[in-house]
Amino acid sequence: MQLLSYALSSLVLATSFSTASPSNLSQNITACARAASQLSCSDTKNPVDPTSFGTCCYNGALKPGFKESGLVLATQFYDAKPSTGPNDSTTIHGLWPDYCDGTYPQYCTADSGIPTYTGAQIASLIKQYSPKTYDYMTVYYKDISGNDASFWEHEWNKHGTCFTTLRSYCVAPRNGANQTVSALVGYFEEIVQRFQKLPTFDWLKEAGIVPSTTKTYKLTAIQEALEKKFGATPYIGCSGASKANLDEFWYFYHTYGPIIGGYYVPTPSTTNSSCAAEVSYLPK
Ligand SMILES: *[C@@H]1O[C@H](CO)[C@@H](O)[C@H](O)[C@H]1NC(C)=O
Ligand SMILES: *[C@@H]1O[C@H](CO)[C@@H](O)[C@H](O)[C@H]1NC(C)=O
Ligand SMILES: *[C@@H]1O[C@H](CO)[C@@H](O)[C@H](O)[C@H]1NC(C)=O
Ligand SMILES: *[C@@H]1O[C@H](CO)[C@@H](O)[C@H](O)[C@H]1NC(C)=O
Ligand SMILES: CC(=O)N[C@H]1CO[C@H](CO)[C@@H](O)[C@@H]1O
Repeated sequence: MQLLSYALSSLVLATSFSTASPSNLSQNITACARAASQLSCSDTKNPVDPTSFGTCCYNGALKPGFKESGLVLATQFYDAKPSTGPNDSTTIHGLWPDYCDGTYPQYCTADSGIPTYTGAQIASLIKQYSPKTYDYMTVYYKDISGNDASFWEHEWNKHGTCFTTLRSYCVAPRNGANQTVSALVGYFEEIVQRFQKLPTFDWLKEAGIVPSTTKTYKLTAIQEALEKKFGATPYIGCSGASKANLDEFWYFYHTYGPIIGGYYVPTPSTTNSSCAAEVSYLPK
């Protein structure tokens, strides 16, 4: 049911802001409906045509001959040294478009036509058009050296510009912002919403895994606790010379529909954990 209502809202999307000719419009609606009903990375026999409007309704390939960016990663940090963000939570890293095989494109403006922004522009546009998102980001979307806006700039320019569904003409204008700005603001809203659905700290706590300066935990126990809650094994990252300090979590999805407001289906990590078998989870 959720999927059906999602497909319908994609059709509304395709029709709601048309400026081109009616013939394009009906072609576009058909392409969108077909693409939005397809799970990314799952139907190699019926690829979504990179030149069609279908890639507005599906995280597809940026150009003919390119691979589709259908593996979406919601990524988080847990930085204890230096302590970054609230002490009872992970912090946001980003929302990334990987190819289905786990390799990935980056800095895609030349291929996607999606504009880059400076950190100052990003901060000011989110503050203006989505103040609650901005407030949340100032607490949970932290840069380890304190340059939050330049971290957001890096995430948009490196990863955001690589989603076909974030091209201006794919995104409905909202809250008085034009399509280009709505894509930018909508992306960061989606990043925040994904993060809120993945309370890693609480999930670990429920399994008795809490920060400690003395106790260590088995990597397998951490993986099992998160898999149970998420529905698939995430990537767990560790830092330090012996790779024994827990510090990163990447949750993988395949998607129906665009990155903003799409339907996300958990899928296992394509990358093995970088951690030692026994890890420290230090207090922030
Ligand atoms: C139809 O899709 C093309 C891209 O495939 C886009 O350039 C055009 O603006 C779209 N037309 C409408 C009416 O949305
Ligand atoms: C976080 O910090 C507060 C205030 O210093 C402290 O009371 C609380 O126990 C800390 N929580 C964790 C999980 O370390
Ligand atoms: C969209 O709005 C932004 C911010 O107001 C502005 O800088 C930009 O030129 C606009 N883009 C288009 C295509 O109108
Ligand atoms: C992960 O590790 C297993 C066992 O060591 C190996 O078979 C597999 O190929 C690795 N997967 C990746 C994605 O590196
Ligand atoms: C993207 C797309 O389908 N463009 C078409 C829009 O309509 C004109 C005229 O009918 C076609 O020539 C384009 O190919």
